[in-house]
Amino acid sequence: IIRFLNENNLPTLAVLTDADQVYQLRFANFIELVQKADQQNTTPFVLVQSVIQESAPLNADFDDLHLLVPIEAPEVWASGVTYERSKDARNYESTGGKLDVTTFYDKVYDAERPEIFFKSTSARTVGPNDSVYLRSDSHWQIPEPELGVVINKEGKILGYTIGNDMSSRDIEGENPLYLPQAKIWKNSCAIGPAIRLVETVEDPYKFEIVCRIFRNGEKVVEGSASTGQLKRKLDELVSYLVRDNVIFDGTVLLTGTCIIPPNEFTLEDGDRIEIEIPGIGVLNNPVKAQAPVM
Ligand code: DO4
Ligand code: MG
Repeated sequence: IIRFLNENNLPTLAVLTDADQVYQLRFANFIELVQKADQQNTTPFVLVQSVIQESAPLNADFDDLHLLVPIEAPEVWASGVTYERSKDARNYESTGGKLDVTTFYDKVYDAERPEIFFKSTSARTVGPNDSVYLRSDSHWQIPEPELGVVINKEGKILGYTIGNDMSSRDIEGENPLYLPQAKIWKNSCAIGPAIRLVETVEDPYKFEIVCRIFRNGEKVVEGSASTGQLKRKLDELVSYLVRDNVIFDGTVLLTGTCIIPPNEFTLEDGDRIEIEIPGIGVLNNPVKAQAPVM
């Protein structure tokens, strides 16, 4: 499921088929699609299939569409240290590479309670091809490519998307109490390009995640991982998010990163980040520096 701006500049919901054909969905947004399916005692997938059977595809090339965030998520939350690779990278940045200490990260990786933190609001979250911003007071910044789950207010997983949990490694490494500043700033989160309906995914622990970073047109970083390496189950993460909380329809929970660029790498103005999850799409975002605020 995607959203794009139509020729009258109106946000439009649509379905993108495996054959790259686009069919307009006459629902205001993804949540309305899910609710309409519920009211008709059917599923979003069946409802979308009936639209495909009963209408004609748009006369537009998917690559030419002005894509928007697939959902205006009121809140984006994120899970942390859900992969061993994330634990190791955070141990490195917080201890300067010492191997003989047990850190907060070791403890949370093994604890029953996962790390769940507030990441973004719809005003701070950008969609495909929009710029993610760099902090002006950090010298070590990276994208965190993550599988995102889209949930309703009861914590039911409705679909999967791609997320970028932009992070400042020097600010987080200096002191874990700085986490909100290492994670939240203007345009520090991207989601998209699509939501893959939950019922169309046989096994969410078989997603491959690929991240590529380009500088001056050249690929300078490439890494890949599989959600099969996740330490925790997706339902387990969601259950901690919704526990004693108020959660809104269309909330996105990012599920942690397993791809960390080499330690000497930091993002620069003009870079381009590509995060691909085959079966969901490619989330492409240029990187832009912000002017320092005095
Ligand atoms: O522990 C801090 C954040 C962890 C995180 O964002 C991740 O593991 O993806
Ligand atoms: Mg992360």
